[in-house]
Amino acid sequence: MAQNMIDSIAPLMREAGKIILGAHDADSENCLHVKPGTQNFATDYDIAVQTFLINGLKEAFPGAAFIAEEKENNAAVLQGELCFVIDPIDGTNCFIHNCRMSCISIAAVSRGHVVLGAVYNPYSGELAHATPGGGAFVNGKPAHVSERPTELAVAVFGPSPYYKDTLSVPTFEMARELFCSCVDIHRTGSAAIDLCSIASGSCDMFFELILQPWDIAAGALIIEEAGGIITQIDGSPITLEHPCSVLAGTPKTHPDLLRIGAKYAKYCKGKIYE
Ligand code: LIP
Repeated sequence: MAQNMIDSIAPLMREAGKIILGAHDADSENCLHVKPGTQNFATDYDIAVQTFLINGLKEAFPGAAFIAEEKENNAAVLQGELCFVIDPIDGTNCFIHNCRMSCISIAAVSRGHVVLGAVYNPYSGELAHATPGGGAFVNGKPAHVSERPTELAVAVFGPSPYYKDTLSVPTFEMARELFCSCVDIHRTGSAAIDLCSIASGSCDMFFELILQPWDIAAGALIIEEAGGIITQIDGSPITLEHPCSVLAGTPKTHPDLLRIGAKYAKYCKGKIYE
């Protein structure tokens, strides 16, 4: 069933991508909505994409439940028969600033397990997807993580911009350590795009000290099916029940990520992770 799901979901994502590409006033005040947290915004387009996707998925998969960034959520639905975890525009700040580095992320979850992950970048036209045991693909071509050792790796990270007060110091200390252990370090503004860059082998290590379930649900499966490894900063499995830290890499780089991240795990606790 999961493999056939992409046949219904991919066209929906591409159609929703047209809403993103057609946006012309994403940075205007009457389009922006301030959310809880530091400089955390949503736009009318985030809501329009989310509404379009939920309506389309309800029609294609009657009875499905939803967890999505721009709505109230109850993690209990993850244990049901079918739940879609949606980030309608991952990289909202990039979208507002027209950086052309945002994507749509959808994961299908059944009884607590991700059965399909799909990430669509409307700017590049790339659609990455994976099913458990089915492999990872970008626009239908198999995707595999790189074989580079850490000293030849390019890292990518997210500075958790909505948590500057609590996480900016450990984030940039860890980024500096990582930067000094590899070739270079990038920042795109979309965690889902970053996770897919690990799966496709263009980047080799990723970290962000806090991400939401909708940021990572699809990309995590895509990385694992591409031969990568994704955990929390202490090496434990990621969770979709609440926000968590994320380290993602390859069999060659993830051990170094864990080693560098060990001293920052103490910052990844507390109320913001509940
Ligand atoms: C964003 C992530 C990004 C992270 C931001 C935010 P949003 O998702 O993709 O990597 O640094 O804090 O979580 O809010 O644009 O959907």
